[in-house]
Amino acid sequence: MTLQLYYFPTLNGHKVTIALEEMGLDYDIRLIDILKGDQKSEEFLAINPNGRIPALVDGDISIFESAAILQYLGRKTGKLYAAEERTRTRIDSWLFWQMSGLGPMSGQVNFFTRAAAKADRDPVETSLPLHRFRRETERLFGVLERGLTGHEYLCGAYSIADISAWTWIDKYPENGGGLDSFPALRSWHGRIASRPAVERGLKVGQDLLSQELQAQYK
Ligand SMILES: N[C@@H](CCC(=O)N[C@@H](CS)C(=O)NCC(=O)O)C(=O)O
Repeated sequence: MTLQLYYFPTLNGHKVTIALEEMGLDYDIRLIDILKGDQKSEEFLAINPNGRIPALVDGDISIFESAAILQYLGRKTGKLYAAEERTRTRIDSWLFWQMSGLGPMSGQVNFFTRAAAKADRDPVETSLPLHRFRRETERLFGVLERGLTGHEYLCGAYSIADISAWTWIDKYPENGGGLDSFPALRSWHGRIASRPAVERGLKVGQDLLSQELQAQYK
């Protein structure tokens, strides 16, 4: 049965399209337009009670949270997720690190940057959180730098751990101060960006968006 991916072309959606392309799996896209509020429909909440993309349905199994989807696909195919326990738990550690650290911190930089840009906001109200979340994102870039120094990928071979962190680095490098001070991170970013499956994964669903949104989500 073909996998059904509930999706909008954002970086959390791209984690899954990249993995699906890398693994050579067939899938259908169910576009959930998060700008129109499709993610809060009863039909979608039955699949993901958290009301966010991505979600994946495989027959009678439905999965939400991008890292849980990556782990599921890794188990299903035996690809990009080591079978051997020592490496698999290391991959899990980086996945949890991304989901609890890099994603939320960099996401808060986005929120407070937008809030700070609004003329009616008191700068004092946004400057402290912006400072805090930028510093923390920069620290997390440093953690990746340390993990990648002397290594091509985070856990030996290229894996779902790399995919999950990569989309955040690719889309918002400026949130951690840019990649210039992180040479190992910068070359890892380039190495993954040049993979054909990554290029394909980033393009999925673009044709379904208006030109204005295509520019925003490129
Ligand atoms: N931790 C979740 C985050 C999912 C998430 O934040 N999705 C965003 C798009 S990138 C979304 O659906 N936003 C719509 C909303 O917040 O209503 C995951 O990794 O799957």
